[in-house]
Amino acid sequence: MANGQKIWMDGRLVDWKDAKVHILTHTLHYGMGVFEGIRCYRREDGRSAVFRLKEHIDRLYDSAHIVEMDIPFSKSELSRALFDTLQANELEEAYIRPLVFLGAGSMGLFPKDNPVRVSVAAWEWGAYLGEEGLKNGIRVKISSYTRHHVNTAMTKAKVVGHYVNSILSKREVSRAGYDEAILLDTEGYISEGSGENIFIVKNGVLKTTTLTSVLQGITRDSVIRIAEDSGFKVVEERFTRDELYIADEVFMTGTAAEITPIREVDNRMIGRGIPGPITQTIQEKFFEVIRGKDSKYKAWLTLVE
Ligand code: PPE
Repeated sequence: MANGQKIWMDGRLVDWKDAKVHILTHTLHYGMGVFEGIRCYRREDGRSAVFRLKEHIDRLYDSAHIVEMDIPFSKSELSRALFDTLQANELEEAYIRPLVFLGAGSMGLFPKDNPVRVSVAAWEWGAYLGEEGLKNGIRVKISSYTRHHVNTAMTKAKVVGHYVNSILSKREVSRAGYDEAILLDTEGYISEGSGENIFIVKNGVLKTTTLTSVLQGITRDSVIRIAEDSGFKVVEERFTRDELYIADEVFMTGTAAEITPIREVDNRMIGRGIPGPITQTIQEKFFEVIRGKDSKYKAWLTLVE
């Protein structure tokens, strides 16, 4: 993203350099804001389409509802804002970041008159965990930081402040030489990556964590659908870190991370240390689906127009 581009703020497109906020912006001080991460892909026919737009917009409004922020735009106005941002920046493929935040007004923990503000930015964002990682798998480590307790943070909401926990864990393991962090929940079971959901494969069956303490990933949901449609069994169940160690395959899912194979967890090689066959099958299918190559999933793609 650079100068010359446009960002949508509070109802209109502004120049990149003018997309500013006041230092007393409430969210800057206390972290109560909600956001989304959405991808737009160039379809096979050359047109751009947003992947699972409705689900992302719904989740943004659900997040806002959980933290009692009233978004001053309708869902269709916000969808229009996404399209306008993509078009103004002539982006064919992009990562789109809507952000709902509390503007300047009163300070303190009982904000009353602060305006609820909304912005949409979009930029090109390639493989989140690297092209090499997408292809050959990444090395992950269980972080020493625990994921949020369900009564500490509202884990169904994609809240700005929740990500301090993600940043701490990501930094911790990156400094130790790993590509990504996995966090355990407050009871010691696997929860999620710093910004991804987790799947394992054992004896041909896929398993992912329940939604209790993790973000309800839209990629996770897409993978469950694709896997089941491809004839695989998928179980949603709690599991422990050692189940990861002895899994045949492990992979992560997320809008940014897409489907990233994991080849090593806590220095234990997973399977043969390369992306497993089921991970590869699902990853390939996913990349077909997002680029509109499989008409069965057409409803997941909304044309940018
Ligand atoms: N868990 C967390 C904590 C999370 O942040 C994400 C998305 C997911 C699971 C997967 O959800 P979904 O994108 O709906 O499949 N993480 C976003 C933020 C990444 C960032 O670094 O910023 C994303 O992938 O857009």
